[in-house]
Amino acid sequence: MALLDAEMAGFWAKLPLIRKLLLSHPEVEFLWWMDSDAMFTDMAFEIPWKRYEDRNLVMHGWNEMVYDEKNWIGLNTGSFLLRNCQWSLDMLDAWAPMGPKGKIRDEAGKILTRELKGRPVFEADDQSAMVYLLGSQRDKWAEKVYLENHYYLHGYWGILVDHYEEYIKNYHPGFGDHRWPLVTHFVGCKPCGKFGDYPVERCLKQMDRAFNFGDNQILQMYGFTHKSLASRRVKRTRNETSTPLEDKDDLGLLHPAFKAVKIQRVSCGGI
Ligand SMILES: [Mn+2]
Repeated sequence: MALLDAEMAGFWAKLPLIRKLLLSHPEVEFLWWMDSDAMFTDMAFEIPWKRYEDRNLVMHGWNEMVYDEKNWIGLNTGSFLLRNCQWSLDMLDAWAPMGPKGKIRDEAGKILTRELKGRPVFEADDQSAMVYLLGSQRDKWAEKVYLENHYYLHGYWGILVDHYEEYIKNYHPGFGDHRWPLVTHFVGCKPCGKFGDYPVERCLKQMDRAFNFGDNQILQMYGFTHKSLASRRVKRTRNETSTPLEDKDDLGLLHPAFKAVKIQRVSCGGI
């Protein structure tokens, strides 16, 4: 079971935490998990909730890569939506058994490396376990899972961060996709540890740029912008006003209309 325990440390800690959050907040219909190494970089994008009205779990990914190839990067578990219902609690329990640190996690890692495409040798991780769960029990889970790739619910930082200036030049927030990513996720960056997959300097520099890229969309409401994506310093883009409540910002974030789609509350379906 996905229970809070020292054994469920590291990348597995999210499972018991999410279980606890779902049970503690029955008033919440959907929970959005975001890793601590992921940032929102499009403040104007709106999640297409209607698309998910009969789904319980939404992750960034591709059906063929997960169900046909069983590729360990066929989906990403760093940013996902989970409906607060019994199906999800059951799914967490089916997801958790490879998690306990030590022999179980080590042995499970060997199974995952053997069964999944492209997976390096290392202990069991939550993402591989999810690919394995969907690949091996497709009939049980797939109907309620949506693998999204029309926008970056998770966006791999390596292919995004060097293009922020191009996005600013050519596009505007609201697309959420390759023109303006909703989420920039610093997969493989471990600035606190010795064993990251990328140089710490590049990670930290690009995290600053991602933050400022997102922050500019907030600052524009108040008439400021960062001097550059590399700078924490800001400059004015508008003159001060004596009527701030009448100001309208370019993105409509200052006085947003309530745009969330009112969807009839649906249960898990099936179970
Ligand atoms: Mn992550």
